[in-house]
Amino acid sequence: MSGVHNIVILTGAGVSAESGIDTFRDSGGLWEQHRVEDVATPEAFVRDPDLVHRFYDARRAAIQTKQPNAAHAALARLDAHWPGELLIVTQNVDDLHERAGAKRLIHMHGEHLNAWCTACDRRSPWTGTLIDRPACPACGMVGYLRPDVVWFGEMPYRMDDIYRAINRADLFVSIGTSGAVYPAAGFVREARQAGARTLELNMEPSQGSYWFDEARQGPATQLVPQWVDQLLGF
Ligand code: BJW
Repeated sequence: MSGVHNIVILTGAGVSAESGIDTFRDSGGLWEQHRVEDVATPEAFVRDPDLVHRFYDARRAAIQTKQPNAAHAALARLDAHWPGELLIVTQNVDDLHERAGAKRLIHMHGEHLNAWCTACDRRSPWTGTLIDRPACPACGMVGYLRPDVVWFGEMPYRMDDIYRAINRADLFVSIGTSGAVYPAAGFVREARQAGARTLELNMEPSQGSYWFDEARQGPATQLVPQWVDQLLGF
């Protein structure tokens, strides 16, 4: 695609759906099974930490049984071959982008496979459970580890790096996200203001579809490899 050097790609739960990981807002998604305010706010964690730990322990265990799909693989291929700047900003807390091989990646909503110690503020790789209140591997304190995910009302990670990349982008692409959660839902407008072309790849038009120059509908495992081939000139 001529004139494109710097690309920012925003991904959401739809990119991992065909790997068997539940989305949030689709029919049968996570928010139909749990109220957001019961499991995804700091207040919920104070009120009922066992419920929150059970919710995240189960999801942490589940993602370790899932595999990257063709959409993750195509994005990793683009990352490996794109000569210009490229940043994949994922809202997903699974590790499927990196398991597919993506390197230029930011997890703006955190990572399931980390535990965050609120006593020493360090993150440690974590694959097991937290409900049993294990000691922090870094400081040894017991009872201070929480899931390293960004809940409603908390600041997403690395926002300065993300906005810097968006403001340098010629192309902004949003994949598999409903556009319901800010600040990610506002990235398309930021990108447009910075002069980027904008493209949405999603199963259905998102809440912010209006803001995109082009929107393609279909499953990520089909749309993303097609788009990557087009971009790399295959
Ligand atoms: C497919 C597919 C297939 C399916 N192929 N596609 C009023 C107005 C504006 C903002 C606010 C407001 N009131 C409160 C706020 C702020 C709040 C917010 O946005 N609330 C909204 C509900 C309105 N945001 C926050 O609190 C954030 N922090 C914040 O704003 O800090 C201040 C700040 C200000 C300015 C700058 C910077 C900071 C924090 C938000 C944290 C979100 N956390 C969660 C949970 C993470 C941990 C966990 O996993 O449990 O993140 S919520 C959940 O939603 C998760 C996701 O990352 C996020 C987005 O969901 P996503 O990925 O879009 O999934 P779905 O399910 O919604 O959509 C899937 C899409 O895929 C669908 O469209 C399908 O069609 C599609 N699809 N299969 C292709 N095969």
